[in-house]
Amino acid sequence: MSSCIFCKIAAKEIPSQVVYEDNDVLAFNDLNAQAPVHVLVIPKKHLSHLDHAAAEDELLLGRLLSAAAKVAKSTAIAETGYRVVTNIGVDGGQSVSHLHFHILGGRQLSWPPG
Ligand code: DGP
Repeated sequence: MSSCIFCKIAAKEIPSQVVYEDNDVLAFNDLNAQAPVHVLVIPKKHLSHLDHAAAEDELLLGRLLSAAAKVAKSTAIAETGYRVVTNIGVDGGQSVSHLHFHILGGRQLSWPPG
């Protein structure tokens, strides 16, 4: 059995507040929300991060971004704007080694990020 926490969330072995789900993708509220809306969009298939996506994953990557846009609409942040971020590796600040896109919105976000 995988020890990956997001694989366990995808398998419903660990509960989460699901915002969107289809065959390949799960979106759920971040446990440590940094904005009024903070949702994580993950592939159900384990990929450590974007760099580990192969040519065969291109469709999946598109589905993840489409899901992000759906989440933005369903959580009512699409009109005012939002941010989609994926952290990669140590310098990127990635803490969970399972590809995920953060969807952040519901307040004015600053730039550049820290
Ligand atoms: P990152 O630092 O980019 O790897 O983001 C990982 C995010 O995952 C972080 O914002 C907190 C969130 N997170 C970690 N563990 C859990 C969990 O068990 N459940 C949920 N819902 N979110 C989690």
